[in-house]
Amino acid sequence: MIRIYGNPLSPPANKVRYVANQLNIPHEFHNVNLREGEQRQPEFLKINPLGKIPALRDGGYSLGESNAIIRYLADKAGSPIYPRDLQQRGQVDQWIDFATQHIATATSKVMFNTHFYKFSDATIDERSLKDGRDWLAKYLPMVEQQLSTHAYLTGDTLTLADIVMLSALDVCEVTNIDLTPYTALTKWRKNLMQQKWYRTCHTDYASTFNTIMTARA
Ligand SMILES: N[C@@H](CCC(=O)N[C@@H](CS)C(=O)NCC(=O)O)C(=O)O
Repeated sequence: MIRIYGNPLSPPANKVRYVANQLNIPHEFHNVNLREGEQRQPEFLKINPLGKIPALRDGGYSLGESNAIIRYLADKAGSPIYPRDLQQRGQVDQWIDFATQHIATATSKVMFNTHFYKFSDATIDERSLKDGRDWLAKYLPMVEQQLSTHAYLTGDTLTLADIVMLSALDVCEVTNIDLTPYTALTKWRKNLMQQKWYRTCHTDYASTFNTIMTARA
């Protein structure tokens, strides 16, 4: 059976779980203990020599990098959420890259400098925090514009691009990133967060985050 290595607090790892659920791919989840440095242990480095989650094991095959993993899973399942048509696939890849480079990079800067810095000996990097918030102010209107005229990022149907964008935005509640000005985006997000493939992973990221942080306190 396919095994997904992740952690409930990791947006890229949750992205892989959403996709596996959406594709109805049977899989087992291995929770990698990042605080204990499990990702740097020889056993895990055999799965992903880059020492990062998520990672995937499919029989004797291993793969890292969330976007590579979700493309692998969608193609393996032959799913239309990653279209075969060259031009449709190009659109999906365009939005996967935009969501990753501009939105996920920004939300992870904000998340790191709001919460995750406490898990290491790092201190708050105010410049990085500001960059993250500035990038979101610049790029979220572009997402809003697209979702004002399309039900999903690339048209009328769900694709991998929507799930990549959704996972990038999961941390908004715990970082006070205000999405309410973006009404089309908020409606799109609310709908996706009610889907079974999302709910099988968790109710929402904020609940998972708060449960884990309370247990640690
Ligand atoms: N570009 C990678 C990012 C992976 C990543 O940064 N994972 C973090 C958790 S969100 C991690 O494994 N951190 C542990 C470490 O760096 O030691 C992907 O999309 O898979």
